[in-house]
Amino acid sequence: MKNTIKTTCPYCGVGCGISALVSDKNHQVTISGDPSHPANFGRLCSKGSALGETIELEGRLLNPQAYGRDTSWTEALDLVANSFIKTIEQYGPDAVAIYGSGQLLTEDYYVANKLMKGFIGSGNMDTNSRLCMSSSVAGHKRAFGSDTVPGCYDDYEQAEMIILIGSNAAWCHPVSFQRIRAAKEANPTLKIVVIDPRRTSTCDIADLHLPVASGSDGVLFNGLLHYLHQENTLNQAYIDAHTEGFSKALNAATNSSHSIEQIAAQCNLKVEDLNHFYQWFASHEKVMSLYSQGINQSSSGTDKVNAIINCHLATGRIGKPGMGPFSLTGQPNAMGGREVGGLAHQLAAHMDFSSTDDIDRVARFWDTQTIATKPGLAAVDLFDAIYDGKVKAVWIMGTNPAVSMPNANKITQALQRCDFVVVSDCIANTDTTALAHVLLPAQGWSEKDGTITNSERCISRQRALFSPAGSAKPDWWIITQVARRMGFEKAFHYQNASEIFCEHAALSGFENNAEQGLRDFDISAFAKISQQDYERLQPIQWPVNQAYPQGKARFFDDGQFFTRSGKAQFIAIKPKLPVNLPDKDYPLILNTGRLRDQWHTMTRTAIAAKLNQHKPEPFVEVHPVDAQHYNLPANTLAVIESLWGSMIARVQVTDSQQQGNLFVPMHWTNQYASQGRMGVLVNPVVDPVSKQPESKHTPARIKAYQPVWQGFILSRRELTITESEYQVKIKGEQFYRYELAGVSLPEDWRSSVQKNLCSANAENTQWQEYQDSAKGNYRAAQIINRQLETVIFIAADNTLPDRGWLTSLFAKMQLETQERMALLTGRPPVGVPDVGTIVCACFNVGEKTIQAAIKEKNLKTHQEVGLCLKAGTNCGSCVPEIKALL
Ligand SMILES: Nc1nc2c(c(=O)[nH]1)N[C@H]1C(S)=C(S)[C@@H](COP(=O)(O)OP(=O)(O)OC[C@H]3O[C@@H](n4cnc5c(=O)[nH]c(N)nc54)[C@H](O)[C@@H]3O)O[C@H]1N2
Ligand SMILES: Nc1nc2c(c(=O)[nH]1)N[C@H]1C(S)=C(S)[C@@H](COP(=O)(O)OP(=O)(O)OC[C@H]3O[C@@H](n4cnc5c(=O)[nH]c(N)nc54)[C@H](O)[C@@H]3O)O[C@H]1N2
Ligand code: SF4
Ligand SMILES: [Mo]
Repeated sequence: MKNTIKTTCPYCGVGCGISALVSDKNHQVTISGDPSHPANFGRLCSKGSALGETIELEGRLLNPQAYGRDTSWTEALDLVANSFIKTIEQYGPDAVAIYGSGQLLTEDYYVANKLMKGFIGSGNMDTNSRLCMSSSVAGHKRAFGSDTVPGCYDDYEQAEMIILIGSNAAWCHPVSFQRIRAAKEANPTLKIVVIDPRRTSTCDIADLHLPVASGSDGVLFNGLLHYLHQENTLNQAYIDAHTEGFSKALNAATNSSHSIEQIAAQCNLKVEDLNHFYQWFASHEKVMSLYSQGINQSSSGTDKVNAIINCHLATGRIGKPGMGPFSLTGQPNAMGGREVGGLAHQLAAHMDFSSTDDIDRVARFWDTQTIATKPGLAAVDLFDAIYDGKVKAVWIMGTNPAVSMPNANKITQALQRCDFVVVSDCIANTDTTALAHVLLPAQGWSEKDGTITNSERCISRQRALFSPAGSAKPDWWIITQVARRMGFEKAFHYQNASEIFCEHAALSGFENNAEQGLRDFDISAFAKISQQDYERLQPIQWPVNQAYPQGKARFFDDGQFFTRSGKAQFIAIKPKLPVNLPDKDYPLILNTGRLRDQWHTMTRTAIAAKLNQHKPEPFVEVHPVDAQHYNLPANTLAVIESLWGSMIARVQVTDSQQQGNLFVPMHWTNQYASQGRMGVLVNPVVDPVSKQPESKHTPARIKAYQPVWQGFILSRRELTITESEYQVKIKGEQFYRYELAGVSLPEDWRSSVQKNLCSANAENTQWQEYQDSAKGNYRAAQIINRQLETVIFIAADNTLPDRGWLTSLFAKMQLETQERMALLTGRPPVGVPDVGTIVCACFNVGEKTIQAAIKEKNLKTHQEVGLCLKAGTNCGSCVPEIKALL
């Protein structure tokens, strides 16, 4: 029996709707975009499309574990509850903490937050959103009095100008990016400006790319405010009627931006480019400023957010169609997390610890005497407190801090020192689960059931497609079970997610009115929603209350804000440099970020072979001049070092990078790469207001890594390889690929290989071998029953063949004689095409295939390539690369 279930994607904050055709019998699902969902109207990106390949049971955490052994739920839950109780009795409530995630569902998040802040009585519930959205939250709060995203996706089509600031939306919010691309195609006068030190794929649709100096956006937007004033393009009527603090903000802007030339010099931009940008902003009414981690992840991220918002307030461009500042949220439910109060300074339902009225109100609603009354520790401080032994028990849910936190080696040490570490995850082996005393198996996407909120405040259902793997449980269930065991039965009586949603909705409307203080977040229309209606819930943008029963697309259309005076606040910005600047020992700036086809720490996306093709190995982008200066030829390995740690990555030489800057992807962990965990390098500096870490700017240095041998192994089975210092594991279709390098040679490759690597010396095994000890070359292939089992290529000088053709042989039931004979050359026999690196993950089309087609058929546009090879016609994320090939 097959049936179609509507759900949502568990990756980025675009929040796409999915139509899942489920076959329960063989645990399979066919994924397509939900044409009726307002976030994507049927479109999906490469990650969303590959979800069906990530639901396998292998690698899942299936049972609760305590101290390395499988145990029952009862024992595990008792252990967690008792350990927390004991710690609190002995050291007080602030000795325990929860570290959650924007990947939890709203219902999970709500009960975790309620447990810690409402009943344990500590503010120590923080989340990975601290690393992600907290500067936006703080900026919103300062300007609007509330954490409100004013606009919506519909604005993309109505805008006359869209600015993408510190956002690589082409890779990170692909469906929104495609929608903006389509808007531009339909309306070529739509101006698009990208502000990013790197020339990313997002620049593909840009009329103007401003490659700003890392960290200089504050100067740029202060300069814009000053310019708008000079050009007399401010909306004085709006400023007078609806805002406060303008003259101070303008003074500060004037002080930091004397002339266009000075701003251009500080931002490392061409004067004419800067002029264009400022003129365009001045001359277009409907301007959207989309911003993401290039703004937020900074030691002055909150100021940068406000510098952007200032320009919108000063022109009155907010709350109306096609205009406004728009924070692109990262995680699928970062917004939901903010709604429930998941950050340590927040309380619940957009109330926080800054108001005793709020604390009293939430205490009455929750009927608790033990509510926390002050903010808890934010992520970096929290892990410092764990390291220092002040926090003695921590429960980590749905996040992988051993990888994603700055100064990640210290995080590992903190967890090693901690008396009691609980981790809830759906995956068994992660860098963080490795440090847990108790592991709790959570239901993952396709099993769990609840709601999430996307970037445009749209609440959608995520629905279960399958019965849970092993004894995995919903996060909300796990938390409520522990809460009951801690003595809070009455407050955690829920039988299902919809009861939690109702309570959350009721709290959002509780004493939410003009007399007692109006709050933006109000979904009280759902306070009594029936289980049935919850099941059927359609995507809807909050607020959803008596005034707006059908939701509301935009906030602030009436010029009313959630500050005490009802007026929006300008913030006077004095632009600051990043805290740690390059010096003679660490002369380069290390920037970090995302790749198109991986999600964060790869626990799910790396399961889908398709998603590992685009960028298989950790790499570092280096400008050609730097590459020459540091003697780093393309495709060699390099060691990158900071004061905090080091990593090894493959060199990519590219002028899309600025001289003096390095970029490494954030994704690799110890599970996939022996030396690829970039979090160990990142400086643990935070923004003083938002406490968000400065993940985009760490002083670093780079040098060649000089192995005595390099090589790769392709194997049908997963292997344990001990011979190499540098090692990357890549899952392919029916094979595993290992990229290897080492500074010491094994005594003898032959015996090492036969002993350690190929225990399956089954019957019908054939070996081919080639050894040139003088040159340090070794090649071998193992064939079992005429099927390729393993190939090994080792070379002292790294002259190794492309992996493409060899990997394609694993799909074959039997090798042809010709192919067998060509194996140790690593190259296809004459007449067989080599497809090269996969460019289009959706249709598996390789670089060489595209190049050949372009040449032979004289193709001119990416549309023509699409017609010919289908490449780029599904999710569209590879279009920039196809264009580059053209
Ligand atoms: N494929 C994929 N998509 C994702 C995710 C993923 O893991 N993979 N994660 C999701 C999450 S949680 C998030 S938060 C978002 C993040 O989405 P983005 O913020 O778009 O992604 P990043 O790559 O982290 O950073 C964006 C850009 O900021 C630039 N930048 C660095 N320093 C500066 C600066 O000083 N000024 C400016 N203007 N720009 C700068 C970087 O060069 C980078 O290109 O992506 C979401 N979507
Ligand atoms: N240097 C640098 N560091 C960064 C960033 C950067 O740009 N540069 N970006 C930062 C940002 S914006 C973010 S959002 C973070 C992300 O960093 P993390 O949150 O650490 O990364 P994830 O891999 O998403 O971790 C999610 C974990 O939850 C598990 N999981 C998935 N679904 C569920 C579920 O339903 N329940 C439970 N209990 N577990 C589940 C996954 O298997 C995985 O182990 O990284 C931050 N760190
Ligand atoms: S853009 Fe891609 S990753 Fe983001 S929600 Fe949509 S399908 Fe998922
Ligand atoms: Mo994020």
